[in-house]
Amino acid sequence: MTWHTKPGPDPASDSVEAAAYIVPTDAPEADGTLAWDSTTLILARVRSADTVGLGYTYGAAGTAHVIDQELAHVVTGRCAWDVPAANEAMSRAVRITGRPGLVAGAISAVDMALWDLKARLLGLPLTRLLGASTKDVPVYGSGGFTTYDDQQQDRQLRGWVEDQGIPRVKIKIGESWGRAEPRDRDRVAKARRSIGDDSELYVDANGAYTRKQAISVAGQLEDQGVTWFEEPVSSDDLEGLAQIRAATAIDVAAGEYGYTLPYFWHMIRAGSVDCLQADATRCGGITVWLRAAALAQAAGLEISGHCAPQVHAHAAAAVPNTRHLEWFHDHVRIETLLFDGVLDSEGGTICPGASDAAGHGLAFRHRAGEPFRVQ
Ligand code: SMN
Ligand code: MG
Repeated sequence: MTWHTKPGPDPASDSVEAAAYIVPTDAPEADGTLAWDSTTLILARVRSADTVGLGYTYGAAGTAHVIDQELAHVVTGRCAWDVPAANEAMSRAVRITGRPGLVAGAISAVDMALWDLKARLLGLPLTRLLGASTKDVPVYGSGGFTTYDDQQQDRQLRGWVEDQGIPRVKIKIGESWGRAEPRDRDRVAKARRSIGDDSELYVDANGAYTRKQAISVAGQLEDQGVTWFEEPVSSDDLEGLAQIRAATAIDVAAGEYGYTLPYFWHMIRAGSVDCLQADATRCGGITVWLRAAALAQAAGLEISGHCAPQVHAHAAAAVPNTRHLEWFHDHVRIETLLFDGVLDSEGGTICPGASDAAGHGLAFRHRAGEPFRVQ
């Protein structure tokens, strides 16, 4: 091969390491179907001589064990240029372990570290290595947990819209598996009052409603000018999503539990979504996220990056059909705490090409991480 800038033999991935960090939330957090008080970040490091690539996922601490036991030996010794080959080898190696869930998170973290490593070896920002399709990537503020009282919700939404100039926000609805509908309706109306008429209002029900309930709720959401209804029913109910999509003008979105490329294909083919969501920390890393974006594009759909905005930034800039990234409260807080080099969302967009830093530009802050390290 002659296209890389460094002379000599192709560099190899020499070692793969993993660590896990459990970071408490800054307040109790819940959506319609789950409550949590901490978030776990699993870090993957791939070394080639004195260059290190960094990747991460969110999930369970055991993900670090999967990286150590199931993936490290698969990646070690491979050519550092051929990230898709390493990704495919990881996928094949977990056939019996089972890919969906935590294992896919592990593959995703290592894949991200491999892209970062390659870009750093070439001295290129990742957005240059992938090739940019756009400069600015829109983000939307995401939080509005069902555990927040009215003041907390108002403060958070105004913070995004008024202080940071992000004209899109998402709140959680479907509280208590859809059994607190009056409060859902009240919180949506209050959210609209907080952000005014010029900003986009999104909701995420995390699969809490029944099909008929979701269609009825959609009527009220339309009255409040809501333009994004995420997981109105379970994302496993592809037919139900399609029915709700047909019954409302609001965009229906889903895809955050996509752990394989065919998952997105099935969701698209069933006509279940107006915008495909995919999470690069779950679906198989940047490698598979880019392919999911291509599937969406072929179906005339946009893609939105689910959570972990710093992971998605460069990939999102590389495809022409990115709608936006999720500026998820919890992950923004953790990424700002644990990494130097995080991108700024002031004005409602991030610009991964603005920096000359090699790779994705993130550096782990070991001192900041130490109190939260569990593995
Ligand atoms: C979500 C993200 C992270 C934790 C819980 C729920 C979610 C979203 O569904 O899309 O923000
Ligand atoms: Mg969601």
